[in-house]
Amino acid sequence: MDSEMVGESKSTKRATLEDLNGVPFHSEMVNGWGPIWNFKARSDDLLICTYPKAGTTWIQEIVDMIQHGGDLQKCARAPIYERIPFIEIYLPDFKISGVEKANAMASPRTLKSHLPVQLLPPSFWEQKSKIIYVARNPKDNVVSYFHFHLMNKTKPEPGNWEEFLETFMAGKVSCGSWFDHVRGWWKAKDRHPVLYLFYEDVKENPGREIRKVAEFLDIQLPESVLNQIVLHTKFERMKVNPMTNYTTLPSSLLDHSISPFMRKGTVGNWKEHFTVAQSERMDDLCAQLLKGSGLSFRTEL
Ligand code: PPS
Repeated sequence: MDSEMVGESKSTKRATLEDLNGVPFHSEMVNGWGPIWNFKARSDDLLICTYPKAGTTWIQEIVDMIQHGGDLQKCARAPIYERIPFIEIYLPDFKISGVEKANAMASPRTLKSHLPVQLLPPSFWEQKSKIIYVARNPKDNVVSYFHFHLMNKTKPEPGNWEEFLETFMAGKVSCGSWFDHVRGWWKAKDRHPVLYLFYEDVKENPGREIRKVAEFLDIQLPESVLNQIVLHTKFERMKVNPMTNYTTLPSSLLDHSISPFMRKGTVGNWKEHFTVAQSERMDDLCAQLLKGSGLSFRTEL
């Protein structure tokens, strides 16, 4: 997103969802799908891919820090959405096009996407671009997505918590089923250079996970730089950093007074939202829909 290009839209229209090959997405994005599907990835692109609210911004900042040797000034050159374009975002009312922004960028690029594996533009597979995928346990993920729907004025009306949880479990939210998303990308790592990370692991031991990222990117990380990155990408730091906390966008788009983008940043906040019955239903769904995948998630540390 380009903050200069983002016009103040007095009454932001909340999106309606439309089917794109069986996956719901914002209708504007579906209407603008041609250029997204035909996006030209480059072999030296790095793609950060996630289900929404899985820790994208966190990994984006970690990657940018690794790529810039832990240089704080370089990483403060622009807001995170400028440094790492979100390829499928398409908001004509706000003059935002992720494809245009990425096309205008010099190589090597780092890009962001929330697309499920089957909808990733084929050029990423053809070019064998490296991909980092981050997954987060579904309970914390849905709580975060609910609050994001409240504060992001372009998202569909979420309804109340109970209603949103139902919609999420049915895979009827933007980006579709969380289960299909995490499973699809888990399989993709067997045939493509995908580093698959878990939010809970980064929270538990950021140094260990940052090292994994650096190794995947073939970048040497001296201990002092690693420590600097761990410190700079702590939740408390990123929450007050205007280059990472999304406060540089107009409130007609993101209203932080309703819920800040950097909300809690924890594992286990779901316990303040789920009833016991809701939690058991989610456990059952996980058992059913992740069965045989080899995937498992921690909901507390
Ligand atoms: S988006 O809109 O999909 O790009 O959002 P995304 O960045 O994936 O997810 C936002 C959630 O990630 C939390 N977050 C962090 N947690 C821990 N440490 C750090 N540094 C960090 N940065 C962002 C953010 O607070 C959102 O989670 P919740 O649970 O809502 O707090």
